[in-house]
Amino acid sequence: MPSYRRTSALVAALSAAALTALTPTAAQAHGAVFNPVSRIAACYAEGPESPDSQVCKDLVADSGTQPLYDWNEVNIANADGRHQAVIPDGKLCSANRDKYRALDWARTDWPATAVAPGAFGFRIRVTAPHSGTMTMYITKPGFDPTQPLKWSDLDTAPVAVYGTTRTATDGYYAFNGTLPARTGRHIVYMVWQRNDSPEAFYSCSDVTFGGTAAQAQGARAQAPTEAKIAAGAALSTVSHAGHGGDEQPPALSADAAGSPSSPLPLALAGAGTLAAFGAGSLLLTRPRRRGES
Ligand SMILES: [Cu+2]
Repeated sequence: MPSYRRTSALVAALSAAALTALTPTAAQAHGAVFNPVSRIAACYAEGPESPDSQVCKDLVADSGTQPLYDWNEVNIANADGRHQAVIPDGKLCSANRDKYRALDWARTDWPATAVAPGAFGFRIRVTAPHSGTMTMYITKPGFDPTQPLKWSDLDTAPVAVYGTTRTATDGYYAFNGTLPARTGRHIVYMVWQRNDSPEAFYSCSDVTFGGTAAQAQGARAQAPTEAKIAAGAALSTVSHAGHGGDEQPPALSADAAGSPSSPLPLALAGAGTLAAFGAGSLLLTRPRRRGES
């Protein structure tokens, strides 16, 4: 084809790529824990427009439906392994993000998954696989679910640790862990730290051990179906290229950034800024890296 046509074709292709990168579209970011079902996945599965459980209704009344459509985005862009420095006690389930604040509610009627001590198959639905480490924790014996979740509530020994890759079979990471003996309602907490970026993801899943008394309060959690994921995708504001939505800016707040106990390397801060705000323009000048969708 004549070279001017090739140029036009190239310009058109680049424009399309830029539009794709800059338009907030769905289902491109990160993921959520589907077994045991995380709070946000359970409420999304009930349906953002008409949730069934009281706690999910209250979440929508408080925060609107957008947090649920953005179920795969409970992240902090610049965590860089400093989870306890960037997330205060009581804010673990929201990752200290106001958008997701309802997830921090210390209520005993969150939809829960019945579990037992022993082997457990974790399943995480990822809309963008990332290289890193996924660590699953559980609350200590005697945990009080009516109190806000604190870091010290978590057993220091993880129930599972899984090295994540940039591929995920059928959109899932699946791996086994071992649940310890517990009674009543507990929380499984996920920390997923990327190793190709300072970004990390966080999640709370409610589980119940043993007797029916513990399960009397709260509905049984169900994970979203693939049809449901597809149906809500157009209403998501999450775009992984640029990490859209209201994500926290890469620069830490003054107290965290200035704290000698939690230095954020400037290079990483710079990389985070590029990832968060520059991806669209970068796409105009260089090919998209594999896996960066
Ligand atoms: Cu992502």
